[in-house]
Amino acid sequence: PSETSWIDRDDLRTSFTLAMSAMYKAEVPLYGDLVRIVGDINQSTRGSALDPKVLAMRYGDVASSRLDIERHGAIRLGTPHELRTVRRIFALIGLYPVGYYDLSPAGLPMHATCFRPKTEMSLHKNPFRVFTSVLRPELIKDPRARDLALDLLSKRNIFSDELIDLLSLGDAQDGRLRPDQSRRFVAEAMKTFSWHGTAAASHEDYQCLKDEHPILADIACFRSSHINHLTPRTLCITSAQDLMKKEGLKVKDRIEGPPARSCPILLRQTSFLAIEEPIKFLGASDPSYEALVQGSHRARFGEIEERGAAVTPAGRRLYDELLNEATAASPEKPSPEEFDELVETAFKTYPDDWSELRKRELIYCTFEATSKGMDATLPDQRYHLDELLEQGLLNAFPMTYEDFLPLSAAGIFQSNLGSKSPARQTEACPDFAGMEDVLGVSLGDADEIYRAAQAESLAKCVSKLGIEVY
Ligand code: OOG
Ligand code: NI
Repeated sequence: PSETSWIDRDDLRTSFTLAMSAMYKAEVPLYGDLVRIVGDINQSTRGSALDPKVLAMRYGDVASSRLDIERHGAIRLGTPHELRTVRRIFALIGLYPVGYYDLSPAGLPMHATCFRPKTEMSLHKNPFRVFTSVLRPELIKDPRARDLALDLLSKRNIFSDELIDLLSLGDAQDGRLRPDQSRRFVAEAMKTFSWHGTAAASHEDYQCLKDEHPILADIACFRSSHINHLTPRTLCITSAQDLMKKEGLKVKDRIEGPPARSCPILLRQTSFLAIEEPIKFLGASDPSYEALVQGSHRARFGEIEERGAAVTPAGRRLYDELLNEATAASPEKPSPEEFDELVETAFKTYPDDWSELRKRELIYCTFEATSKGMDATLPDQRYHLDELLEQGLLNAFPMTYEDFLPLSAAGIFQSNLGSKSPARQTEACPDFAGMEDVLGVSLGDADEIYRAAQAESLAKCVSKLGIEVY
């Protein structure tokens, strides 16, 4: 493209994703292994003899190149200013905050949103998403740890001056950048999310925060908001998990989310345990670089995920109900196998047939007029959707779940905070309005997005066939 043209936002997102992936691969070589393992599994799944329609039902839009680039990342921010600025960075690459995740029930003094593309077209090109959590100091119990965290955060600046200038330039240019600006933007943004081997705190301060909650030390003691993990999407998490174990990776003891099903729903995730990375801390009495103290920090990990169909609020209620049922039936400290079995038993009542899932309005679908439908001469009358599907005039394809599951997220957090982390459960205290207030924009509603996409695709089919549907 010529230097005077604008860079397409979806293309900029892809440059951004590739840069982040390259950076994380260099920082955490194990991530490279995961990407390789997942790539192998995906290739053999896609190359398997399954009928293309069955593939599309089960895996969605993955015959396209979408899958090869599909990643989600996670970052943990400290202040309202950081969240607001990150929102501006992500807007330039077509990511918008969707959904509210309260992490307080898991004992984390944080809440989160998912920055992601919102349109079918953008998701098709590159569905990059970032689980973005931010500290809620009011939930930190110990006043000393709270003051210390706030003090450290008030002193840091995780954005380069050039990045801030580019964000303003983006604002002035209607949210677009030119090629040279885009290159500088990606390079400067990577600095915000890169790893720093030197902390911005003394080892004493780090330990004080860690004693209160390990997540606090991770959020407040560093000069950047290092990307915490970057997750490729696998078509078969069971095989990928097996392969990870075979290669000697320290895999988390169970897969989060729904059990394995013939009709996958929502999101199944697993990770390898956080690695211990060397860190130089500032001297306590002499906070200069002359007095660096060697230590380490454990926070970053690798994760893989399998995505299934997006469920409706009814589908989600049933999911939550059955998971609660399994938890209620569980002994206090179940083994991973015991708990898996309880989940499997509970989920026997979750329909596992695409047509039934759709008829009972448990999942969202997009529709496609078949060639039979296009060729048919249909009498001018109203048709029931089920009838059109049964007669093969339309096909329904489950929509892919593009979001996260807070309970799984809590499980992932816990498994990576080290064995000392308190697994305390606390009363939920969401602050949706507080999150929107800080963001300065309203949070997108995932259900509205799925519902609108479903309605739009049905409307298109109906107008193609020239009929009315109820
Ligand atoms: C985020 C954990 C949530 C997921 O995949 O559910 C997450 C974090 O560890 O910061 O990434
Ligand atoms: Ni994750």
